[in-house]
Amino acid sequence: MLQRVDDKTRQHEAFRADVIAGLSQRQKTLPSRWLYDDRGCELFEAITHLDEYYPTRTETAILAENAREIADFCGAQAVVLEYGAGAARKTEILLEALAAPRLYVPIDIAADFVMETSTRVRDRFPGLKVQPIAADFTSDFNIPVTVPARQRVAFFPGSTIGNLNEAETNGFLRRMRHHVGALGRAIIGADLKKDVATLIAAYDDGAGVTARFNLNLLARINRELAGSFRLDQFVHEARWNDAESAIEMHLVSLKRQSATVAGQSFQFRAGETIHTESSRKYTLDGFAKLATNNGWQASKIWADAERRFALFGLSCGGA
Ligand code: AVI
Repeated sequence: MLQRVDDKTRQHEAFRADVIAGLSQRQKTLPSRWLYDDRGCELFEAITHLDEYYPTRTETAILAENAREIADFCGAQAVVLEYGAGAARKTEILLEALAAPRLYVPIDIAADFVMETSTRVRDRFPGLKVQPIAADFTSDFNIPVTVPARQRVAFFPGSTIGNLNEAETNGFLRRMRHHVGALGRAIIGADLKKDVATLIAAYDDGAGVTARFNLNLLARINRELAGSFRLDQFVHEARWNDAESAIEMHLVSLKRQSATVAGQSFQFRAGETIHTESSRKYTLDGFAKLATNNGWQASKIWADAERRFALFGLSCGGA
């Protein structure tokens, strides 16, 4: 059953624990999943429409242009498990192209959100069965036995895989592999490595929307955890970390200052940063290898002509 009230209390406690632990580290860190409160979701949606932010439109175009081939790869009567469901437009393109999909299973930690997605998909595809699951896809969870075991296809668009750390990425790929079974498949969107100027522009846009998205995390802490961050004393920065092949978002303290969160005080030096997100960028070979290391085989790759973004069609390998 989908739960709501308990979810909220547990979420609040998890948020508090993550913020206190993250701000206590030498390199202050806040897990990127907390960027997405209601305001954060609105701002992220705005980011996806920015000229500089190429991933959403590029992935959507790849999906639309290759829909038939992708649907063939998934097979008829597919049972689609979508992790972190929400990117409705992309889901619709896939569901539309599939031959007689049997079931759509949106999976998301936010019960309200996953119910909304279900309603929207049911309205759009009246003949399609929808069975939502409220779960955190970065932790282990079981797919209910009522979900048919055959023809399962995991769908994870959006390049969100790039926001996971190494352990989470490996765990997630293995979990998906376990969920779909030995004959299952997966379609995963991954952003590709490219020139640093393009990447920095995508994560530090001219209109300052990404800056507002990043700073909203401090506003959220102030609101939900009795925080005292001065939003005008921190600025957004996007950096390329070559060793990690990732764009990082940071919040830079403009001066020596302190801030209180849930009764605890944290000190900041001038120029000290809080690392709020990493967005990993892959090479085609690098992602294929990552998949192989976690029990998959990259059977298909669909990419745009400029090789900005790729959708990987994975089938089960030997591991
Ligand atoms: C959700 N995720 C794939 C986005 C990304 O590109 O890593 C989050 C984002 N952060 C800043 N802009 C977009």
